[in-house]
Amino acid sequence: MGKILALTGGVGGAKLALGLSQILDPTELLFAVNTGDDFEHLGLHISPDIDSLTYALAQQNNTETGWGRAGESWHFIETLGALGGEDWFRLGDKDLALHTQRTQLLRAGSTLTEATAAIASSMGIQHTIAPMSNDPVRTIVHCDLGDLAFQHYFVRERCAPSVSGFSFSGIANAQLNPLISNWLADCEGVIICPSNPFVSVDPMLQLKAFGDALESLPVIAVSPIVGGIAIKGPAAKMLQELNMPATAVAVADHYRGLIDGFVIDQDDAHLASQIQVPTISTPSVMVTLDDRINLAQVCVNFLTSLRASEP
Ligand code: FO1
Repeated sequence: MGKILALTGGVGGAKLALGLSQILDPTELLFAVNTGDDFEHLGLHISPDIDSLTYALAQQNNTETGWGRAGESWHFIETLGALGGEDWFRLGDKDLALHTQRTQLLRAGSTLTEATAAIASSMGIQHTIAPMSNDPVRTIVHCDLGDLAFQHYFVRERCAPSVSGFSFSGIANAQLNPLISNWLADCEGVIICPSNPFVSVDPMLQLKAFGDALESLPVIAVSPIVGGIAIKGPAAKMLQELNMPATAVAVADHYRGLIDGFVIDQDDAHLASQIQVPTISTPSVMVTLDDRINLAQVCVNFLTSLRASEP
């Protein structure tokens, strides 16, 4: 298999990303990451999906919380709260150092891509992490509390509000990261990792140059919904609130026209007949590193077989 592009955001996507990084080297695999969750907070530029991927690839992710860094202490945020500061967004002491370093690099003129690369290499990561754009894109959640900035919906309101839709401010003027457009020129396949289709994947697909480029490539997606629930996060709740069934079939329908293949969990194998594109079922709940590697290998093999059968 030639060069592969993996689209990821959030915790679920980062799990498969680690598996892919174990079987494909940096010349074969590039990660495109959602930046719609980014926000300025306490004077810092926070990029949660870049950080989830960075920590996952460095095998330093916090498995208790799902997000942030392993082995954390919370002195900063607890003290900030005691001083009357904003402590709803839980920044660990080690995680705080990463946001501080990124903010310093950005202030010194680095692009988000350059800042991300500097931090990734300092953590021993060989693979390239490409933010979808160096320009700001911010996901807005339209819900029964009004239009909320993503982290206000996701963390401050704990995903409780009922959603009616999403928009991505800045998307019209945001340029696709040149690292990604260059990679797409001779990329042989695309894997959409098991991320939230609405708030982790759609921001990337809505980047015009990105969505258009993917049309001409073999694309597979891995369902983030298993047995009617999202393994992590609000995807199932969002599907229901958007009047769609909380099933893998609804996710495949959401990607209709874009994907050439779909990967569902073995427990959902009976749903394959309802999905319009070639579909394979396999163990997709990733607990161990081997689970991640096995699912990654299934995805690469699936892409290879789709390419082979291409007209
Ligand atoms: N998610 C939470 O549910 N609560 C938090 O306090 C929280 C803090 C946080 C700090 C840094 C970071 O990179 C991510 C953090 N997240 C937190 C997760 C984050 O909101 C989500 O990972 C993404 O935005 C959605 O995938």
